[in-house]
Amino acid sequence: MKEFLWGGATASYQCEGGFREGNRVQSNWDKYLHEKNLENGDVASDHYHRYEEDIRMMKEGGQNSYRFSIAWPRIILNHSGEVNEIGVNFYNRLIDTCLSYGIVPMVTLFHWDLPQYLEDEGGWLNRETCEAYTHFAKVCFERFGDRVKLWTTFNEPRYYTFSGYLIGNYPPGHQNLQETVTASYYMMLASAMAVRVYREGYNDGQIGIVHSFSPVYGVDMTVKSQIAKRYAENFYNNWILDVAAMGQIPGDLLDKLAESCDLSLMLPADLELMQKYTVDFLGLNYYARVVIKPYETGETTLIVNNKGSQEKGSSQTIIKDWFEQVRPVDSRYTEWDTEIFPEGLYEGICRCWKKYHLPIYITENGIGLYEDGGAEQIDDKERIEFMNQHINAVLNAMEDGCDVRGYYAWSPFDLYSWKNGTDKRYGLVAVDYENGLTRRPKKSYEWYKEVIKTEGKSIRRKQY
Ligand code: BGP
Repeated sequence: MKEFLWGGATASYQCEGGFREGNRVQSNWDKYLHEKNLENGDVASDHYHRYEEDIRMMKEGGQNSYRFSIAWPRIILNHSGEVNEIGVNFYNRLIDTCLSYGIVPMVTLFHWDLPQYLEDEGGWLNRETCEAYTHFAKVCFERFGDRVKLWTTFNEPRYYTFSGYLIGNYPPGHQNLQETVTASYYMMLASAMAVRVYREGYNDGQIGIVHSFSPVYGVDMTVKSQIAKRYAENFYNNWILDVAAMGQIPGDLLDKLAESCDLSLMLPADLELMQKYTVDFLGLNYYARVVIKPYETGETTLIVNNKGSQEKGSSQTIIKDWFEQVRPVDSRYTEWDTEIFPEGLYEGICRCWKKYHLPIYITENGIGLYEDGGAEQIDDKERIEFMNQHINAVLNAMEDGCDVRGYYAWSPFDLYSWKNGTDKRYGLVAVDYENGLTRRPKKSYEWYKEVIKTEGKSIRRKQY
């Protein structure tokens, strides 16, 4: 068996900074956050300049893999698909640095930063973006595929499209079900198109997709709840995982969507392509489960807490005629309303393995906390406890026969959290934003090093 991958995950926009450097073109996030005058990733953790230090710290922390994304706006300059050699060289250096430290790169092609010139033409609502994406993917395979053997097409297409087109708190900031369906569909089509390019020309590695995985729990075992649970499974998980892994959009999801949406964009040739070009593995980002009950009353309501303790408890999800999300009162929550429920990771891995039988990587897992970035050493007991419980869940699932091949902490160092800013910290290494962006390992960094060294044996175990 191959070595288990232990690492951390980042996204280009959230950590690189250098937003005007190296011929990088404007991204959808630059425009959206600048126009709204919100905290942005112009500088972020300055990984663009400090990647060597960051990767060295990963190595010194015992990690053997790094999951990062390639910024499309650094690589493709315009509609004609012109390649930016300065951007290519940046990622060449980053990848070579990983390899020189014995760190396996896992590369995400799209982690939400779209060139604004494509957003201007409708972005993911425009079929032509699928072609542009395929070109971008091909350039990446060509230029980096000799050294990168683990690829993922998209990071969390569901979370991205729901936030951008249904909730409206991410660019382009719309609230429209039809657009949500269109964008999700084109992203899944583009994913299959990239898999095809990979299979046809560069097939000496593996290609997967990363999903924001929320295993669904029903409030009870009534038939009504089980029906609502099925709707919620389709809503949260199946329309990404079923398509990526099995090449099928669930029929009952299509039925339900057809009641209020125009599905004529779904062409037979697309569906054939999706059926044929499924992924080699699944990347699951796990933060929390969802508990649901049957829909009772009210309009569709989606409220996400991007303000942490200022708005604790404000999150709400009602999908009219589908289901409502419940917030179990006796559970634990972060300041941003994310439930802390490690058993959900165990349960989710088992369900996924049973249903899809594809290798699984936990591509993100972590907890956002308020911390003092200037402290000598942050004693992040809560993060250590959180990671202990979640790695325990992964080990339990592996012992029960699930094929899990890696675990990535979100994140190896502090970075910009979408819409939440830099106050919401996830890193194993603190970044002092007020003071020259100095890096200082937190206690969790040392703790994780020990976990990796002992191959998980230092984890305090609890069987479910
Ligand atoms: C995932 C994203 C990451 C990261 C993480 C934490 O959905 O893939 O990019 O941001 O969640 O979320 P947040 O920053 O909103 O707390």
